[in-house]
Amino acid sequence: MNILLISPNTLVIPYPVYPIGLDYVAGSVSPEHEVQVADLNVVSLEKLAEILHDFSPKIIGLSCRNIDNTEAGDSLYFISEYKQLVSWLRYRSKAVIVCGGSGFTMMPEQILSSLGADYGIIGEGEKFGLLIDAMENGLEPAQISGVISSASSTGTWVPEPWRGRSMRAFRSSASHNRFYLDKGGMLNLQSKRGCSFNCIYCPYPYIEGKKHRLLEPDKVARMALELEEAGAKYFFVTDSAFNSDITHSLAVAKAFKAAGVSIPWGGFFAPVRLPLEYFTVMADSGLTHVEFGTESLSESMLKAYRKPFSVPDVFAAHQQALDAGLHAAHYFLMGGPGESADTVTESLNNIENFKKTVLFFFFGIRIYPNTTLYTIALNEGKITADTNLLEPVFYQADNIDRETVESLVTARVGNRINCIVGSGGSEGAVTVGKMHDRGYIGPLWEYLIR
Ligand code: B12
Ligand code: SF4
Repeated sequence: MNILLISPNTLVIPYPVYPIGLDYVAGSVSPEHEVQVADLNVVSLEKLAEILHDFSPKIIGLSCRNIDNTEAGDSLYFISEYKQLVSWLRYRSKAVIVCGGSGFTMMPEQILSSLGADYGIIGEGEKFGLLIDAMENGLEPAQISGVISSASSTGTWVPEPWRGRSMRAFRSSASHNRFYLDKGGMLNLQSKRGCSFNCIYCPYPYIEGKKHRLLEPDKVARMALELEEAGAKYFFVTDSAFNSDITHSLAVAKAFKAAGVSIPWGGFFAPVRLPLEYFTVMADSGLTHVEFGTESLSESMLKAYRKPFSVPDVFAAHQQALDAGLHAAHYFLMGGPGESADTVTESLNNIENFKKTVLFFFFGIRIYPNTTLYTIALNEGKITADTNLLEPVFYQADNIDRETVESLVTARVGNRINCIVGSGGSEGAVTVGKMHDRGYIGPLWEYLIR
C-alpha cells in the first residue's frame, strides 16, 4: 500500500521545525508498504499534485502539530489552512485521510470535524501501523482504542501511553533534511516522553503522559550521531522538560559524550534544584542553550501555577548554567489566576537581578481542555463546557487584564534588547532567517544576551 505523510507546518517563527513526529509515524509502518513524506516547507502544491498523481497513495497521514501560535497579542490560527488543504487533497485523491499530532491530540473531535478528515489518532502516532493493518484486513480502524472516525464519537479521552515498539525512521537521504540543514543546521531528537510535573496550564502531561517513558541513553546518543552524520550542526531535544528526570538526563548527556557526539545542542529545562555538577556535565556533552520554563518570578504566582521551584531556585539554576559557560534564556507566562499589578511588579523587580540572559514574555495563558486551568476557568465562570477552545481562548485574571500586564512589562523592560514579546514575531524570524542564510547555526537568541 502506498502511504503519503504530509507535514503542513510552514511556520518559520521562531524558526522552521523539522517534522520529527512523522519519523515515528513512518517507523510504525511495516516494510511491505511504501511511505513517502511531503514536507510543505519544501514541497509546493504543484509538486504535491504530481506526487498524488504518480504515487497514488491509498492513505494520507496529516500531521497537525500546531493549532495556533499561542500568542494572544499576535495570534495566528492554522486550522483553516489545514482544512483548505484537506479539501484540496479530496479534489485530487481518493485516499483515506488520517490526522494526528500534538495539536490534534488536545482537541481531536473538533479538529477532525473541522478538517473533514476520515480518521484521527489521539496521542502517539505509533498506532498508525495498527490502523494500516486494520484497513488491509478490512476491519474498522475506529475500533482501535485511540482512533476516532468522523462517524464515531469518543467523549472524554485520555491518550494511553504507547507501550509497543517505537521506531524513529530517520532517513539521512530524505529530501526535506536539506531545508533544515540550510536554515540553521538544526534537526531534533527525543530522549523520553512524558512530564511528571503538574503545572496548572500545561497540556504536555496530557499529550505525552504523566509518567516518564525513558529511552535508553545509548540509543538516544546513537540517534544524535546519526543526525550529526546526516549533516546536522545542532540538535534540539524535544522533551517537555529535559531535566524532569535528572538521573536519566545526566545519563543521556554522558552517553552523547561517550558516543563522540560533537555538535552543540539545546532543550527545555525546569529551573529546579539541581546537583552542583549538573550543568557542567551537560556542557561537557555539548549542551550550549538552556531554555528555562520559568514563567514568573513572583513567589505567589509560582505557587498558583504549581511550578516545582521557587524564585531562589530559578536564580540558583541560572547561575549554575552560567558557571558552566552556557547560554540561558527564560520564558515568562503572565496573566494566570492570581496575577495582579503587584505580582507583575514583583516579577519585574526580580528580573533586575538576572545577569546575562534573554527573556521571552508570553501575555495571556491559552486554556486547553484536560488541564487544571480549564477547571479553574470553568469554576470561575470564565468559560462554559460549551466554549469552543479550538480558536484560542486566553485566561482572564480577575485583578488585571492582559493589556495592562503587557503595558506594565513593556514600560519597564520593553526597550531592552534581551526582552522579547512572544517568540519574536515575524520581524525576529526574518532576522534569524537572514543569519541562518549566512551560515549561523542554532536558535541564535544568544546574540541578544545582556
Ligand atoms: C519542542 C517543542 C518546540 C520547540 C521545537 C524545537 C525543534 N527544533 O524541534 C520550539 C521551542 C522551537 C517550539 C516552537 C513552537 N511551538 Co512547540 N512544542 C514543542 C514540544 C514540547 C514538543 C514537540 C515535539 O517535537 N515532540 C516530539 C515528537 C516526537 O512528538 P510529536 O510531534 O507530538 O509527534 C508524535 C504524535 O503527536 C504523533 N503524530 C505527529 N504527527 C502525526 C501525524 C499523524 C498522521 C499521526 C497519526 C500521528 C502524528 O506521533 C508522534 C510520535 O508519537 C510540544 C509540546 C509537547 N510535549 O508535545 C510543543 C508544541 C507542539 N508547540 C506548540 C506551539 C504553539 C509552538 C509555537 C507556535 C510557539 C511560538 N509561538 O513560538 C512554535 C512553532 C514553531 C514551528 N515553526 O512550528 C504547541 C502546539 C499546540 C497549539 N496550540 O498549536 C505545543 C503542543 C505546546 C503547547 N503550547 O501546548 N516548540
Ligand atoms: S514542567 Fe514544563 S512540561 Fe512539565 S508540566 Fe510544567 S510546564 Fe508542563
